[in-house]
Amino acid sequence: MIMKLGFGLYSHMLDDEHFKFAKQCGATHLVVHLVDYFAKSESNQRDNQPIGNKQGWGIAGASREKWNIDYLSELIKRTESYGLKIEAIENFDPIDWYDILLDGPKKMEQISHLKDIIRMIGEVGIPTFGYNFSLAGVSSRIEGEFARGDAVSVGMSKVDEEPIKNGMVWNMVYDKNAGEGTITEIDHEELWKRLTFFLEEIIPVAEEAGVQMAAHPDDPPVPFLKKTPRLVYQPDMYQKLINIQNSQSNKLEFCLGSISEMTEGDIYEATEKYSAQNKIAYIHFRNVQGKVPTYKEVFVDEGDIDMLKILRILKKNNFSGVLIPDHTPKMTCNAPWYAGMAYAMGYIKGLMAHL
Ligand SMILES: [Mn+2]
Repeated sequence: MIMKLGFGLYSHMLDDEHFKFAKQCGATHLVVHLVDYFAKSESNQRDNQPIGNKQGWGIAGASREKWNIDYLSELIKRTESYGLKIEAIENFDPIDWYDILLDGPKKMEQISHLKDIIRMIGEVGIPTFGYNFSLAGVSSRIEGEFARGDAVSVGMSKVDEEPIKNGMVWNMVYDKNAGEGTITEIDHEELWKRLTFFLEEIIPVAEEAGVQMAAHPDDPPVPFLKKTPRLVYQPDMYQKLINIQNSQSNKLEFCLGSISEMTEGDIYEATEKYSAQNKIAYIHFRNVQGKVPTYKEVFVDEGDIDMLKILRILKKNNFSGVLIPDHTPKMTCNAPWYAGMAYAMGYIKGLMAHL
C-alpha cells in the first residue's frame, strides 16, 4: 500500500463539474465537506477558503439536508462513476455539536446524534471523519498578496482577542437570537475535559462502525484565541489527544501548515513521531512561511517545509493514507482557486512519482 493523492471539495462543490476537475488533477480520492461554511454570509467569496468577519463564516445548519444515508449513498455513486473514492468527511456542522464544545444543556442529545452520524458514515463505507475540536475555530486570519508573484493568500498578523458572542462557536452562528454577552471564559484543563468526554463517547462507536476519527490541530495554533483556550497548538499536544483513547479509531488530520506554524517542535520530527505510531489518518499537504502570530500561507513549493523530505518520512513509515492540498494561494487568472489547486496537485503528484 502506498500513499494516495486526494482532493478536498467544499459543500457547494459536490457536483459533476468538480468531480471531473478533481479527477483531471490526478486525484484518486476525495475529502468532502458537508458543512456549508459560506451560508448566508456576504463576506465570504465562494471561490476561496472562508475568512469571515465579526459574524464569523456564516450561519450554521445550512447543510442539514446532506447528513442522511440517501444523500451520501447517491454522492458515493456519483463520485465512483468518475473513479473517485470518498476517503473522509471533514468537520461536523456546529449546529450538531455546539453544546459538546460549550458543555451546554444539549450535550447528551448532541453526542447521541454525532454517534448516529458516525454509524451512518461507517454504513456507507466512508473510512474517516475529520474534526476540529475548537471554540474559536479557524479564525483571526487575514487575506493579502502573501505568496509568490503577489498571489492572494491567507495569513495572520496578530492574535484576535475579541471574545466570542453568545450564539456563536467554531466561527459560525448557531443561534441568531442568543442574548447579548459573550461565552463563558474557561481554561485549557476544562477544554481537555470536554474533549475527553467527546472521545470517550465517540471512539468506541467509531471503532464499531469501522471509522477513524481524525483530529485537526488548531488553525491558527496559538494558546488562546478570542479569549478561549486552544487544544493542539504545539506538536506534542497531539500525543496527549492520542493517549486519551488507545484506539485505531483515534487518529489525526495531520495539517502540515498548522503544525509548521507552531512555535515549538519540528515538522519533520512530528511527522516521524506520529506516522511511526500509525496515527495519521490523512494529511493536509500545504506549505507556509513563518510561525504564529505572523505567518503566511504560500505555494506548496515556496514555504518553510521541505515537502519531499516529509514524503520520504511518510514512505519510510509505510503511510498509506491520503494527502490533499488543503489551502492554496489563488492565482491571477479567470479561475484563481482552481488554478492554485491544479498547480498544487501537479506538484504533489510529481513529488510522489519520484519517491
Ligand atoms: Mn488544515
